[in-house]
Amino acid sequence: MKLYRTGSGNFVEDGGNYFRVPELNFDALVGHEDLGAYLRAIVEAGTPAADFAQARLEVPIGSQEVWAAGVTYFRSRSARMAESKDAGGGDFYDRVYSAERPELFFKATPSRVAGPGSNVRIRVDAKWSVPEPELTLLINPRGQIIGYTAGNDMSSRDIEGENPLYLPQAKVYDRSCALGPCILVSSDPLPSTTPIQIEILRGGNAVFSSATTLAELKRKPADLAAYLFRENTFPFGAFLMTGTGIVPPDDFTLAPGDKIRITIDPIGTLENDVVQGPLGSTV
Ligand code: DO4
Ligand code: MG
Repeated sequence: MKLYRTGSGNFVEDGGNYFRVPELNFDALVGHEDLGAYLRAIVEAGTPAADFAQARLEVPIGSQEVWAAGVTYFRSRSARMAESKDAGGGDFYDRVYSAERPELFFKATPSRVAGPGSNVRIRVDAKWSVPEPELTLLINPRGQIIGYTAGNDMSSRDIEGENPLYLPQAKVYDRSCALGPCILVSSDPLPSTTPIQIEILRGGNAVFSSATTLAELKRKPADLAAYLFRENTFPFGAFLMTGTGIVPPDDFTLAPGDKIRITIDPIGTLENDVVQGPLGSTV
């Protein structure tokens, strides 16, 4: 089942049919004692809603903070070691890749998150910007994984590479994060064969495309969620991005007008356009 948040309410999809969810408050859904059973009952009792096709998709978030894990794929470890080598990068990315404790960092508040079909931003003071396609966990206030969505952890690689202590500026700014298009509601781990794909279009042509699978993810999503909830409470639950296994070549940087498509098969495709400049810019 997939949960969609739209401008005209919440919908659950099952077997190609869409049903209205009476609960309008996304935080209440995330906090529900058994979200899967609640949505299943709606599907089994309901008549499909004809008006989903007209609804405008919104980012599937309420009051949740968004956090992210880093260096959870070998590709990310290697790219980060290379980008920081002139700044004394040394071996700490390798150490975090191998360590028991994962790298977890704060990524975004809800107002900084772009939804499906809206714009993500690149910083005006960055020269090297990339998207990071990441499986993203939805975790309820009790620390249980209750769903999955596709995420984009937009990153300014030159700022991060200049000094690792600049990481928050490379990662956290307006519309530096995208989530969607829906929540795949499930507490079961996704298969290791799950593909994560990205395509970047410029002027309608693909300028970068790549794919990985969850088999390359070094850590278990449940372990990442458990670390996040250690000594930390999340009254509304939280999103946790699980890291990128795809890094474009070093001569690639995003440009305003690019279109980013991130597809995670059981979830769907998250599509966003890239803009630069003041919040609300269209190019
Ligand atoms: O260590 C810096 C960030 C890493 C990251 O965002 C990733 O590996 O996805
Ligand atoms: Mg990342």
